[in-house]
Order: sequence, then C-alpha cells, then structure tokens
Amino acid sequence: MIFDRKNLTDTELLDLYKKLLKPRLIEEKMLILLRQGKVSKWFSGIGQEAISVGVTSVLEQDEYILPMHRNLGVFTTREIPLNRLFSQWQGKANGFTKGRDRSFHFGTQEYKIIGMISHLGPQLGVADGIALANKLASKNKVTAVFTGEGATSEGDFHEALNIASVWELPVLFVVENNGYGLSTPTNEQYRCENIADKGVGYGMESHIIDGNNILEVYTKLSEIANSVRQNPRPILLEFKTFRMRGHEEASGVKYVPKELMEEWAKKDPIENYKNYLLSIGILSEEKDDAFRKEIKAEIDQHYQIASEEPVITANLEQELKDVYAPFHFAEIFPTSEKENIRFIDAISQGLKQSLEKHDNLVVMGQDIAEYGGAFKITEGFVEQFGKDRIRNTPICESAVVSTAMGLSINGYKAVVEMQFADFVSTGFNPIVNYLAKNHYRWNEKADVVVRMPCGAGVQAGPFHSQTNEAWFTKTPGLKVVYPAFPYDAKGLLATAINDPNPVLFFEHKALYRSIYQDVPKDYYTLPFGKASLLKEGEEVTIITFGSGVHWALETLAKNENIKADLLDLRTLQPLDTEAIFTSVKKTGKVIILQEDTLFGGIASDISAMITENCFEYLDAPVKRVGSIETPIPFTKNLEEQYLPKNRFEQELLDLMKY
Ligand SMILES: Cc1ncc(C[n+]2csc(CCOP(=O)(O)OP(=O)(O)O)c2C)c(N)n1
Repeated sequence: MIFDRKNLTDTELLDLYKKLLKPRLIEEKMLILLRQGKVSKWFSGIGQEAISVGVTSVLEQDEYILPMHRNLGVFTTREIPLNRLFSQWQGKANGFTKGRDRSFHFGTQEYKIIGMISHLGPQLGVADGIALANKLASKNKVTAVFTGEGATSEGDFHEALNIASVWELPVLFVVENNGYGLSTPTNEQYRCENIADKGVGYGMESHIIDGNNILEVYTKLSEIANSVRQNPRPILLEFKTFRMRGHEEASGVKYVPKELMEEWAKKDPIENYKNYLLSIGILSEEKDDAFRKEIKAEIDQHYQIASEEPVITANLEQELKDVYAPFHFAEIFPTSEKENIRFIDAISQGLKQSLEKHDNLVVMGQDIAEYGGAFKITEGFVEQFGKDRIRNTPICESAVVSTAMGLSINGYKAVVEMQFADFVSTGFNPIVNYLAKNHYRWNEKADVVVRMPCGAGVQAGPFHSQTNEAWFTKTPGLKVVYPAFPYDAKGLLATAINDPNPVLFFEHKALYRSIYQDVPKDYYTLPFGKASLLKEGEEVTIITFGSGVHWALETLAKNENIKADLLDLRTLQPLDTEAIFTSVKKTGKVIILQEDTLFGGIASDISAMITENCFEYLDAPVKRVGSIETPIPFTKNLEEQYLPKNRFEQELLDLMKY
C-alpha cells in the first residue's frame, strides 16, 4: 500500500492514526462483550475504518453525515462521548433512543449525525433533503451519506442519485464496496465492473478510492469536499474495501473463500498505516502502546459509566406520548368575507396561504410547477413562489418522501403531492418506516404533509381510484386527515402544515369540482380530532367521512323522516372518539359508512370501539357499510356495484327497522 502524505503535518498524520485506532479498539472490546452475552447484535466495521474516519474527518462539524451499520468510526470521529454510545447499545436512557431502537439506528442533531433505518436505502434520499435545505439557505455545506454495495441495488439508491443529479445537490454518496451483502457476493448483486461506473448514467462525477488507505481517503475527500462546497453537485464515491467479519457477528464467514480473507488481511488499514508511520519515524512502538493504553482506559471507564446506569423502566404514558412530536394547535379565526368556491379551490388557496406564511415551506410533486399539477391545484404557484419552492420531481415517490424527511431534519417544512393517492405505494416505505417512527425513535420530528388525491366515482379503475387511508391509520406516528367540505379542507390543510408531525392529507377527487361552499378568503386553521356534527337526530348515528358524507346527506334528504346524527369525522388520526360515543349513547343505533373495501378499514375499528365502550346503550348491532372486496373496476355499472353508495340507503332503512 502506498501512502502519500501530501502536505499533512506530523500531528495530522498521528491524529488520523488515533482516530483509526479508536473504533478498532472499541470493536475488540465489543467482541469480548458479545462472547459474554452482554451485547445482542454487532455489525463489525473492522477493516473498513479508514472510510468512516477519513470521510468524517474532512467534514466540518456542522455538516450532516448519514452513516450505516458498520460506521462506528463516524461516531467516534465526531467525538460522541463513548459512555453515551455504550448506553445506546445497552438500551439505557442515556443513549439516543430511550431503549427504543438498537445499535446505530439513531440520529443526533447535536452531532449532526442522522442514522439509518434498517431498510438501508431511504437515508440516501434523506441526504438529498438535507443538502437541498443547505442549498436553499445558500449554505456552502456538503452532506455525506453512506451505503453498502448491496443496498445500491435498492430503488432508493437510483432514485436518490437521480434527484441529486437533476437538482445539483451537494451530496457525497459514499459506497463502501466490501465484497458481500450478507452472504451475497458482488457478482450476484450487480453486473457492471465498478459501482462508480454508474455515475455516468446519472450524469454524475464519480471516483474509485482505496478504502483501506486512510491518506488516500482523507486527501482525495478533502479536495472533493472543498470543490463541492464551492460548486454544489453530487459525487458518487466507490470505496474498495472488504468485510473482514460476518455480516453480523453470529453469522460467520463460511461462504467467503479463505484466500480472499488472507489477501485482504494483508491490506488492513490500521496495520499498514502504522507501519508507514513507523517507517517515516513519526510513530514508535512505545508511542503506539501509549495511544492504545490511553484509548483502552477511556473505553473501560466509559463502559463502566454506562453499565452502572439503571436498565430502562417501561413507562406507558411516556411511550405513547413520544410517538408524536408536541404540537400546540393555535386556532386562527378567519376575519375576512367569504366567497363561494369549490373544494379544489379551497385546497389551492390553503396551500398558497401557507406558502406565504411559512418561508421555509417547500412543495414537491410530479408536474406541479409550470404545468400546475395533475388537478391544477398549484397552478400559478411557480410565478409567485419560484422553482426552488415549487419543485417538479422526477417520478420517484420513495426518494421524494425521503427528501421531504431530510428537509425537515434541516429546518424546512415539506408538502409532497402524490399525483394520485394510489401512487403512494411506491413511497410507502419511507412514510410508514421513516416518517412515522422517527419521533418515537430519537425525538426528531418529520414535518411533512403528503397530499393524497384519492377516491372513486370517477370511472378511473383500479389504479386511480383507491381511498387507501387504512394503509396509514394502522401505523402509529402518522396523522390522517380526510375533509369532506371546502371550508374544512382549507383550515385543516393549514393545520396539517403547521403540525410538525407527518400528515396524510386525503382529498377526494370526486369532490374537487362538485362541492361548493362559502369559504373565508383569508388564512385560518381548524383543529384535528374534532368531528363535525352535520345533522342532529335521536334515532340513529351515521358516522362517515370523505365522499361518504355526501352520500349520507343525499340519503337523508330522500328520507326526511329519519332523525339521524350525522358525524363527519374530518380527521381519522386523531379520531374524535368522544363525539362518536356521545352520539351513539344518545341514539342507541349506529351505522358506519366508508368508501374503502370493508375488511380492515377504519369502520371496523370504530365498530369495535363502540361495542367495547357503548355496549349497554346499543339497541341494534353496529352496522358497517363499505365497498365490495374487489379492486375498483372502471366502467360505470361495475363501479356503482362496487361502491357502497347505493347500498347505504337500504342498510340504513334495515337498521331503523331493527
Ligand atoms: C430492505 C431491506 N432488505 C434486506 C435487509 C436485510 N439486510 C440487512 S443488511 C443487508 C446486507 C447489506 O449489504 P451492503 O449494503 O453491502 O452493506 P454491508 O452489510 O455489506 O456493509 C441485508 C440483506 C434490510 N435490512 N433491508
């Protein structure tokens, strides 16, 4: 291995050596603890330290870095106190996740480290968002994100690199090519010679770097990082290295040919660098011993501190509270006159007024800029707010949601428009795994609203008609809003954007141009978790939301003799259980109408809650009405049979007779 010190001073050379030693010595301790059963799982980065240490060393303290599971050297080089790392690995309160997520699965704004989620790929898009925020704020900062060569096969890798390239984001994509993804060798993972070769496909500069040579990593990265700070752009960096231990400690390396292990053992980054430093007389064996002793003493002392901390106690209230970031709703009342507008105009107005109110709000989606969006909600926005804030995206829902997450981490608010709610399936992973779980995991908000043009009745077939709220009401950490009227849509959208939690905002397409209402012209907010009682009666409670509200209103208009409470839920998470129970206790009969297929929908849960809480008050079984259990057909007759609209009246009349 050839070392070229360029103009690095002796002190700098030794400093890098000590930085390399630290993660190695911690790992050696972890391996002992593992054998003693004191650590559960460990992903070794032995042999790969030069990459973590080298990359982190060239970044400024306030530049974000997004490491993976083998990057202990990132955490030690950023000088996180070791006792806090040990506490994290032991699941103690003084770690970073209150015992809620293990190993390196955490972030810390204090150290500007944003850890991975298990799904690997999403963090690449998060890095895009962080870098975009820096770029929008005219900060000349780079963001570095790590991934393994295995995870480069994920769609997220492609999507994130593509976005970074199209938007010229200052991101260093650090690929640690260590030969294996669990047991899968590179020739079963990809077919080009080098991962760096893929750069060309993204229109992106790329480099191959010897990942075991700390001086090569450090000097090349210093140059690249400086150049990116001056001229913001993404760079793909492939570091050639090798995984010297099992994927995780328990799994071993039986599948790796012995010769390969021997060949790479000779390239150990620490041994080689040490020999180089000895050869140029900067290091001596005595000095090396002293360094090691000092680091080992620090490790032992800090391990002791963590070990003496109590195990975490389960506190139900705290667990439930931390799922959502605190949000103090400020009700802003409209003061202006009203105008009669459509549902779609109310959403457009609400979004526009939020963009005026929040300078840090960025809207992203396909065709939303000059074209104005598939439904024209953002028509004219580019002229008023500019291309930086009204961003057309490539077709890549997953990385766009992850980018929104990164914007939130770095001080921005994001609204993502799904072109159709159906397409959220390709952005599902970051929503339910990243956004939803972030605050619970490490106390970091996900200030993102995902707008969901949804629903049937427009003869658009299985992929442009779904109302898929149940995919999200199931997941703790998300809020789900589903207005039925222009007034509610405008006020609730304003609240969704103010709320620092991830909100799925459902907008029924069939209501867009058919429902009018008098709506205040200026900005106002409406609270989440408050159903609206649209009609009052003593005989029956009708619970519904979205277009179901309008079907129920039509049915009641036809049957004026029925005395019903009609509850429009408006938000599904939080759910206004109080309004539900109060009404059911009054009427004794309840019918729940949802547009989605019945099984596993929110109607089922509401039904269960009513049975559990209002059983003594019921004069009839709780009735649910929903769509039939098929995908949504497109022709009119089939769609009408599918939807519950025409069945609802009969079901209601049957219930009245019970
Ligand atoms: C989406 C997803 N699929 C599968 C896994 C299981 N898994 C975890 S790490 C890993 C291998 C990753 O390989 P690579 O990206 O090369 O990183 P390395 O472990 O080699 O550092 C696999 C298959 C996962 N965590 N997430």
